[in-house]
Amino acid sequence: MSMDLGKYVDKALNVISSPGSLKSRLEDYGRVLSGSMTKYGEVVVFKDDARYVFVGDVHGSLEDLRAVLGRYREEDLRDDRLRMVFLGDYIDRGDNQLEVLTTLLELKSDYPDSVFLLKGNHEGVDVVVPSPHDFPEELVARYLISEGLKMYELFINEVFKRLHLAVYFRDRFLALHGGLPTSTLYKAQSIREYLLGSSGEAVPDVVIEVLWNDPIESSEEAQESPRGAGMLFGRPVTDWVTRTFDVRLVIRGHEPCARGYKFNHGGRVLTIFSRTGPPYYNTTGAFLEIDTSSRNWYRSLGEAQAIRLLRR
Ligand SMILES: [Mn+2]
Repeated sequence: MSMDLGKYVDKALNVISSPGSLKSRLEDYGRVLSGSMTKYGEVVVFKDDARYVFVGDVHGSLEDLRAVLGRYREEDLRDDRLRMVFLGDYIDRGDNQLEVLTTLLELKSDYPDSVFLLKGNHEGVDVVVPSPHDFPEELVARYLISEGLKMYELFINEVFKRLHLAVYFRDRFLALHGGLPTSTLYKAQSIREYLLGSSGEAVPDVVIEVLWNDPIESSEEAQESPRGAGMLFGRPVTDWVTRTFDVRLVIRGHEPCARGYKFNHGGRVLTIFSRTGPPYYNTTGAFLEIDTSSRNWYRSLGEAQAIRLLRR
């Protein structure tokens, strides 16, 4: 018998029903994530053609997450025919942040080589605290002050610090939460150096750009961002990155958009936003499914129905 992935929501609800069970699972999640980090690094490199699903910002909407998970089955993940990449921003602003995050961590625990959780700026609290950041309040409301704050510490240390920053598939795609950094432009010798800085360890200023940047239709390389963190990156950045690192499509989240998705820079930067409903104005959310083994998967993404819509 095969079950759709919606069952991970039920697993998560069970885990969070008591502080004791969540605490002990958090240590397990920490082990799974650090194992994934040891095996794949901050920048995950894929080399196999498969079906790849990309899910944009969920921001605490269990309804939207369930709608995506309900379309896939465990046997797809088990056979390695399917890989799922979540682009970050699981928490803050939603009614079910803890449920969303725990669901994804349960899924990652069972399928560590098929499910990849990227860090969003809302999980990047160790570099810049985003606003709003109501996740700690959510934990306090649920588990009371002392237990709730302990839980928050555990989430930061066991989970947020161990999320991947990007996934890269040469001649195919680059996926990250915010956007392409401008500070390492033209200097980096490898995709790792470009996204992390050249020191070998992640440089906070570069990481902030990965988590916070947005594309802008401009022939300038970089402009200041109205967000107060990160930059706006123009076409020359996308030109250089796609050419230098052999990337057809940059896939990112971070920005709500009217239909749940949008293209920038001549179709080479795709924004995916999976959360529907208030406080965002988009009436549909979107996620992406591509099969990189089919030739020209990157052409006419829209017509090929690679972009799946979520309606509220
Ligand atoms: Mn974001």
